[in-house]
Amino acid sequence: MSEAATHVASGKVRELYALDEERLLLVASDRISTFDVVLPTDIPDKGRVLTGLSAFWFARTTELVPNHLLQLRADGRSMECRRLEMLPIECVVRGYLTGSGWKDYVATGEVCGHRLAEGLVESQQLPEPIFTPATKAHTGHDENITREQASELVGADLFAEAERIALALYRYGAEWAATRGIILADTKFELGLDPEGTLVLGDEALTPDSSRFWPADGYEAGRGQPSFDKQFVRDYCESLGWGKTAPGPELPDDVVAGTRARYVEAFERLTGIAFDDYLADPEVVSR
Ligand code: PZK
Repeated sequence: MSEAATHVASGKVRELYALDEERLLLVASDRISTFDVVLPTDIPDKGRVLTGLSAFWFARTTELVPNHLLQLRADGRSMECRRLEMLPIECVVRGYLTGSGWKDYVATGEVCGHRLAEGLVESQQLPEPIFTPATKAHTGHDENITREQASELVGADLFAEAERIALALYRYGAEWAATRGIILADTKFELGLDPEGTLVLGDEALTPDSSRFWPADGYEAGRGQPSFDKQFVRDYCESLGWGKTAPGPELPDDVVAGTRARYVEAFERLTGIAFDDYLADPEVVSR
């Protein structure tokens, strides 16, 4: 790194550094997590796929919302970003009934205060995408909250604006992905305020780590769907009878290679850009 950077935070698979008062460096590693455990084996280039996809979406959604990306670094895995005042909520949008949304629906008939029709089945497409905010849990899992609770946390005006932005981003990404054979089941955005008080899209966006990507091919409501990117890892872990608590198992070479290929395939299908071209010059995704 050409400038001294202070480490400020670690995510499960990413690191955050401060470059100066106004700028952060977000670095995506090749680590992979499954069943909430980070595995000891890296997936080569996974961090570059995620960073390239985020930069691709950032470049295409500036009309919907400004974003924090200042500069993509030549390593393809690091983004220099504007430092924002992050909202204390996760902006989740669901187009399909899965994960904690499905669990909450089965238990209560509602998801984050949205009452849904009776008789919906797992993985079913919702009649309209819904905004389902969650709190940022520093340990363990984000917790779904109602619209009222989210509105109290950020204020009614910011809540309404965050919902509008998140739904617009989801619709854009889901429509784009659908024409490339990928279902964007749900996704999570992080929004923050810039010094002028404008809402800005931060973090990563519309990546396989912040979203559920399903192959459109073979989609069928009424059961869980395979993950576009992580299914080989999940199947391998299930085959071991691993108890899904740390430490996770090492992955064999064929599972690593197959998983890397799925990440690269997601990148190439969604961007229409050869991944080797991205490695040669990451700026190709921003043009
Ligand atoms: C910010 N995170 C989560 C991500 C981690 C932690 N532009 C921004 N301004 C201020 N804060 C953040 C961002 C962004 N993005 C993001 N925490 C703070 C996070 C990656 C690694 F350790």
